[in-house]
Amino acid sequence: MKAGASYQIVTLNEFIINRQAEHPEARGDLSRLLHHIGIAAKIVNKKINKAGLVDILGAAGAVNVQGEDVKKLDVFANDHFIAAVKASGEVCAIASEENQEILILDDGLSRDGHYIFCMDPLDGSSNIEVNVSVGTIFSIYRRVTPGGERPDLSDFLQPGLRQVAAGYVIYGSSTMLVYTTGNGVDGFTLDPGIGEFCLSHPDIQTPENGRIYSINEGNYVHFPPGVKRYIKYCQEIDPQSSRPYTSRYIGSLVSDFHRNLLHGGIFIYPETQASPEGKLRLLYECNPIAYIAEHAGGRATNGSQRTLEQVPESLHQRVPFYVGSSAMVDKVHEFLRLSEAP
Ligand code: AHM
Ligand code: MG
Repeated sequence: MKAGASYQIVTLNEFIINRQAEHPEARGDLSRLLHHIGIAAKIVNKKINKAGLVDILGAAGAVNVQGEDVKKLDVFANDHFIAAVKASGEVCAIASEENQEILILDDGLSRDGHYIFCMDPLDGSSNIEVNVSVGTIFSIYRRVTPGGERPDLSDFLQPGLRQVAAGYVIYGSSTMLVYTTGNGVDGFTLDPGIGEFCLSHPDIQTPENGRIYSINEGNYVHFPPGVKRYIKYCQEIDPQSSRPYTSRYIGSLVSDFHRNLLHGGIFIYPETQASPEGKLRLLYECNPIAYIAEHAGGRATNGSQRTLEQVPESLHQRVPFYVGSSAMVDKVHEFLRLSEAP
C-alpha cells in the first residue's frame, strides 16, 4: 500500500456500533444480539463450505416438524444459531423451523430478555447436496409478555409489522448477511481473508420494476387461474415493457429473493393442490423477507393482503407468498382480481 493510501472498510460490528450511536437512548441490546448472529453466520458458513469434504451430508435420521428429512447441516445451523442467541442474553424465547414448540430460554440474563427470535436456520437445505446456495432467515420482535415472566405463544403470534429487525444470510459464491432494523436495508459480504462481514451493499433499494419472475412452474397445472394468466403475461412478446421476461428459479428462497432484490423481479409461491395454504412459513420465512422487501421499496403479499399485516394463528403457519418489485406485485394482483371477478 502506498504511504498515505487509505481504505474504507466498515465491518458489521463497526456498522452496528455506529448505528447504535445514532440513538443515544438505545441500550445496546439489539446490537449485542446482531453481533452474535454475525458470529453464528460465520460458524455455519465454515461448516457449509466443508460440506463436500466431510461426512456431514445426508439425512440425520430424524424428521422435522413439517415431516421432512432433517439434514445434518440443518441440525448444525439450528444448534449454532440457538447458542448464539442464548449467548447474547437478550432473547427469552426462540421459534425455529426445526423445533415443534417454542424454546424458552429461562436461564441467567435470557429470562429478562426483551426480544423473541424466529428463524429458519437453513433454508433450501435440500440444495446443499448439489452445491446450490442456501440461507438462514431470522426475525426479531419485542416480547409482549412482561419481562421476567414465562414467555408464551402470544409473543410469537404478532403481525410482521411489529418486527424490530429481520435479515438473512446467504451462503453462496460469497457469503452475505443482509438485514434491516427498519432504517434501510444493508448488505455485508464476508471477507474470508479477515473473517469479517464488510459493508458491501449499503442502503439497498430494489428496482420498482423488473424482468425476472421466479416460480416453480412444474406446479403450473395446480396454480390459481390468476397466477397462470400472469405467467402467460410474463411470456408474451411486448418490447415496450421488455417482455418476455426471464424465468429464474433456484428453489432456495433466500437465493431467489436476493437476486430479485438486487436486479428487480418477483418471487411467487402460491397455494397449490399439494400445499393448499402455500408452502412457505409466515413467521420465519415470509415475514422477515417481507420486512426486508418493504424496507428496500418492494412489496410482499399473500395475493391480496399485505404479508406484514397478517395476524399469525400458529407457529408453523404456511401462507401463499408474492414478493418483489412493487410494479410486478401490483400486476399479478390485477390478474388475481380479474380471475376472481364473477
Ligand atoms: P425448506 O425450508 O424446507 O428448505 O423449504 C423452503 C424452500 C424454499 O427455500 C424454496 O423457495 C421452496 O422451498 C422451494 O420449494 P419447491 O421445491 O416446492 O419449489
Ligand atoms: Mg425454509
